Amino acid sequence: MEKMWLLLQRPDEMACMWRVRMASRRITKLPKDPDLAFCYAMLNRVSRSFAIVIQQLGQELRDAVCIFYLVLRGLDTVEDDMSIPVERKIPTLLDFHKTMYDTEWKFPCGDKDYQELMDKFHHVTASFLRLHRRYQEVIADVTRRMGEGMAKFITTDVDSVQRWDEYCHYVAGLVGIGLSELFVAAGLESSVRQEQANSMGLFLQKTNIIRDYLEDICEQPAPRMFWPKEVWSCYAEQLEDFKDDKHIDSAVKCLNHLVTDALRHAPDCLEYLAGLKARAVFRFCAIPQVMAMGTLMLCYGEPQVFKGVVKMRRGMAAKIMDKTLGMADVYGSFYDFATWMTSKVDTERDPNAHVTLKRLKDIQDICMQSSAFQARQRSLMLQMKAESSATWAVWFLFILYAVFAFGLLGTQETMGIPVAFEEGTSSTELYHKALASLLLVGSTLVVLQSFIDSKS
Ligand code: IN0
Repeated sequence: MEKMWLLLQRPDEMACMWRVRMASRRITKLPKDPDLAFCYAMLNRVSRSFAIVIQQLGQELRDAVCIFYLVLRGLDTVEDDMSIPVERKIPTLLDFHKTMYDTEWKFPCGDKDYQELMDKFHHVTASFLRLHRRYQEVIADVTRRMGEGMAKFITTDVDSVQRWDEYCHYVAGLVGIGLSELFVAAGLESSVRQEQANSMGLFLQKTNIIRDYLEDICEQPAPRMFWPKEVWSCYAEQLEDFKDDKHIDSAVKCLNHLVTDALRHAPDCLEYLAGLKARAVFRFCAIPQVMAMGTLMLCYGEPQVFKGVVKMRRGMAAKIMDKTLGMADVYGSFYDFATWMTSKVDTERDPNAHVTLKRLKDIQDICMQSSAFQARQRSLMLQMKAESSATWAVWFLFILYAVFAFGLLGTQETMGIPVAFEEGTSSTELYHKALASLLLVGSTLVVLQSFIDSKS
């Protein structure tokens, strides 16, 4: 029933969902090599949308990125497991980049899928060792630097915004830098733009940290929080206070403050994406960024962040995956999300409203200045006009059909229809009346929906 309603309301999203489902079926075909098969099967389990996005890449680079992802997930599992004593955890994080070369190495920790990843990590190690040396070097180097950063933050709090940036650099910015190095190693890109690559990771990671407030604070056996104290202490005595309904106003103000901070990285991300040459690399990088901007838009001003999960509609996520093909689409989505977010800013009550509006305006300006965006807007406008004319024309045809089916305005006599039809007894007449009613109601709903859409 829910699907039927979606089909009526958003037929375009349904089509995208179907195409994404087909794409994800393709992924379930695993490679023959058992080690690599384990890696892809694990990737499918721990990260559904990343597993789809990675399909954009050619086979050699895809294998390297898949292994890179799992190695980092392994490191992350050690960092996240609060039952490991600090004196064991720190050396494990620091040595992870060396142990990756040892197929015998095992460090059981984590839970659910991550427990299995750690138990069977030798498959990841074996696949890593089969990669070309230039990929191995990039992965090992990023793992070393990230392990050092994580070890540092075991004993250092994420207190200031500067520290927040530093922590996010270690766990996500380095991923952006490492991926860029892999693209260069694969001969697909010519240079690594460190600053922008770092921002790509920060934008994604800050979005995750903001969205996952409740999940992280409820984490057992101990919460792990990454909201910077410099920001939350302006709105509460303790970070846990935001869970309480009576603090919801300050909680949302704090949330908006952090979303505004994350927006600081958006211009760099747009610059990074605009500079990519290879189409496959572009789609792989662009989809998560558009998703992140959409998630920030959904989280902004949303009390639900403190009560449950705020997640993008499946249809919307599928549309992003299916329709992010070039820079014009990225600009289009960033522009639309920035516009939606602007409409949510409460200039009366939000103390950061002016900064938020300024950052959103900067993003919109970057998008609008691009000729790709302008061309896209023009073609979208033409397409909308054509669609709207077609919808009205079809509606008009259905009205004519209803007039005929119900014998209004003497249409049946004019057309010489037999008397039986006129008297309302034949099954043909009933059939025409039922079909006309159905078509008229359906098309009226579509006309109304497109009218409402054009007004908003
Ligand atoms: C990622 C990033 C990622 C993908 C593509 C290009 C990137 C460029 C720079 C930095 C990171 C890039 O993407 C994944 C996306 C992901 O895992 N999504 C989850 C959904 C979610 O909401 O968490 C999913 O289930 O699919 C990402 O979040 N990270 C990541 C990790 C490793 C690699 Cl190789 C690429 C994690 C992080 C911390 C944001 C970098």
